[in-house]
Amino acid sequence: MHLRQRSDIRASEITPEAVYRQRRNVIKMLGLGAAGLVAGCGSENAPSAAAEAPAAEPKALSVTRKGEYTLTDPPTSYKDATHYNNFYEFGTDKGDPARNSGRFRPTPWSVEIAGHAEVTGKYTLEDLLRPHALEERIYRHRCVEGWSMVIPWNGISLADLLKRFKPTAQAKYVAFTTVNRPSEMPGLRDAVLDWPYREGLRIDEAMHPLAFLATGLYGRELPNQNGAPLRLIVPWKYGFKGIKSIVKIEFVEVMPRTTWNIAAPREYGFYSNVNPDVDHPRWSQRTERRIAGDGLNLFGNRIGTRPFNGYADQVAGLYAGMDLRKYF
Ligand SMILES: Nc1nc2c(c(=O)[nH]1)N[C@H]1C(S)=C(S)[C@@H](COP(=O)(O)O)O[C@H]1N2
Ligand SMILES: [Mo]
Repeated sequence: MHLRQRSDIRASEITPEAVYRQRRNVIKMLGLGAAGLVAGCGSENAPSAAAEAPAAEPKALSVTRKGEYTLTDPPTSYKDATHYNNFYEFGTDKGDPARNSGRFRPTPWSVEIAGHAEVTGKYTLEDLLRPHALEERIYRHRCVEGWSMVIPWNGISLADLLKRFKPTAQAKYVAFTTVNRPSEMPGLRDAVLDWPYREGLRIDEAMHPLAFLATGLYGRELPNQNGAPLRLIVPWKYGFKGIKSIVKIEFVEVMPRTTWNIAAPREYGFYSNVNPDVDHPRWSQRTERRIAGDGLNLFGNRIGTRPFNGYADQVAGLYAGMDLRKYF
């Protein structure tokens, strides 16, 4: 995505989606059901001959708490949220993560908690999650490339998890690392990024009540392509901060190095707060293509991008007094 010259509305990207939606409309008009869809290969991404068998339908989750963070924006379809992805460990095209992640094994899973905290160690995912009730949170999701979605995530508050480990005063930042499994992640063969994928937050950002760790979406476990079994969601920041398939969380004193910042420091800052006033050096961030609804918006709805992705009331105070053009 970011390394290749492309604007968000390239014809080659739009056309397959438009064709797909058009085909779906025709199928609906003709009153054909699922069988017609299968026969017509109804997907944005033409299936390649090498496509693997699709992973089993993700298990339903027992979501016990309705989150307080919900939206009235129409949600993105499950199909789009799970077939239009960025997860470069499985390839750089939007359809690659769904197509190439069938061999990835998210169970068993463990996460190492390290650094400046009173409690550290390696925990199974079950142990990490046990004390927490799963919530649903419907968040806006804005990719730095210029598209956005509205996704009902399931998971837990990041702050609630981090507090259990009692970070010390030296914990100024939190660093996250994605699993590195070349045998299950074919994209790791290409040195498009400095693997493993890494991200970070300032400790007060990580402790903000909006910061979330997702284990599912739409009431089901995360499909591999969305970052199974555990990924970060920071809804006021560009999507690349939302690191997937996390195996390490470390409390650190110095601002950690982050993957996209290493790849192109002029284009991707550490903060990466959604900001329509600060253009990406190669494109404007004023508007976004909202991928939502079903069938009606052939080319997606183009809407204005809002400061902090619409969460300014909640998070602007974290950056009081900072020059957001300098700290982009
Ligand atoms: N490990 C890892 N995490 C990642 C990425 C990636 O390539 N590798 N892509 C990021 C980007 S650019 C975005 S927009 C979101 C996409 O999340 P989604 O596919 O669930 O919408 O994941 C982020 N997390
Ligand atoms: Mo992104």
